[in-house]
Amino acid sequence: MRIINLFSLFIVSTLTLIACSQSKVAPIEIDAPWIREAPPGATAMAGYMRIINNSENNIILHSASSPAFKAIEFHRSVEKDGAYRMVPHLHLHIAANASIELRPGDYHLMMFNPTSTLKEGDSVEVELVFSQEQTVNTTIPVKKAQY
Ligand SMILES: [Cu+2]
Repeated sequence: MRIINLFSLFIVSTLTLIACSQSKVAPIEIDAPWIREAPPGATAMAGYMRIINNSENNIILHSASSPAFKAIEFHRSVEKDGAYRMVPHLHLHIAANASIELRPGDYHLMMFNPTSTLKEGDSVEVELVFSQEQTVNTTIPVKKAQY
């Protein structure tokens, strides 16, 4: 009887392992992306998101592009003597099994020259190109800033 119980336990745990290995997560995930709404005529908008690296490799975000903007750069807002200024970064590093948060007052996408006025409720297609030619396409909604 005891042997049978152990055997059934073995079956259940084996099936659980199979189920887990089949529910594969994407190597790179984009969580909660948004672009801050800007006044009409703004020449730049800021985009935010969490980029999750589920892989065992360190990765680099090399570039971002969108048909809705002329150019996208990576910036980090840094405070010095009580004033914020933005430092451009050529790329962003995301360690294995780690994530990077793009958020107000920190890293962000600096999205230049929108091709049309973007309002809350609009959304924008953005392509992110990582190391090893991994490309992630994401749809980013425009939202009013929430503090
Ligand atoms: Cu910026």
